[in-house]
Amino acid sequence: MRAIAAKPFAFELSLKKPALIIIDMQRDFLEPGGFGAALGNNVSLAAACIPAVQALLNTARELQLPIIHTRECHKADLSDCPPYKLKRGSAALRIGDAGPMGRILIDGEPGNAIIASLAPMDGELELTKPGKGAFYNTQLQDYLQQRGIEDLIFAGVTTEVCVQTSMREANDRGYRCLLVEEATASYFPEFKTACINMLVAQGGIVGWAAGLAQTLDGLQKAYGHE
Ligand code: C5J
Repeated sequence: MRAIAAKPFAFELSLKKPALIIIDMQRDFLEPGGFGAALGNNVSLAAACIPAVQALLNTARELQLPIIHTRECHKADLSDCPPYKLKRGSAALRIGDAGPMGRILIDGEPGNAIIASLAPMDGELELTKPGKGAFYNTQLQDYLQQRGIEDLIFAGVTTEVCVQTSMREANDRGYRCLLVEEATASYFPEFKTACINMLVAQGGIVGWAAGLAQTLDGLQKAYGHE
């Protein structure tokens, strides 16, 4: 069987390759001076997943899986930012304010870019999203449907916010979703653990979770010798 050993049971791999979706591996969430830090978080906790995301991305490229990178961001005029999203968070530095890496969480600013070590390559989709979920107000559904993609492998930050929201949106749209445990992180390690437990509970109510080694092994065995 072509499968990845996973919780709550094996994630079967079909002939149609899954897409890798890397959520919000941006300077704004992973480096000091961005949105995550402005909210009072220790960004090194989120950055801890970078090597695992790199390993997953390298394998996805080698095996020619479709690859999607998302960025949470807003337009410079903030017209796509709900008023209450703007108001919440730190009063000292809010979305749109000038920070050390440019305006916080604004498309095109240096701090909004995906970190250099995970920068998208030609042929990979870089998707801007104004919400926490990757489907809200984006072209993701069209992109996946046009390519007949049915299975999604998730990585990125933060586990319980944008990763979880995107996985739930995808699950409701009928995609089979697998989260790679070492390739996701939270500013709150206990939230990551609880989130993964919730996603896979009740027979995989939202989807599957697997270790990095098991995921790489399953993908290599399924697609490595084509
Ligand atoms: C947050 C995200 N946490 N990418 N965004 O605001 O999870």
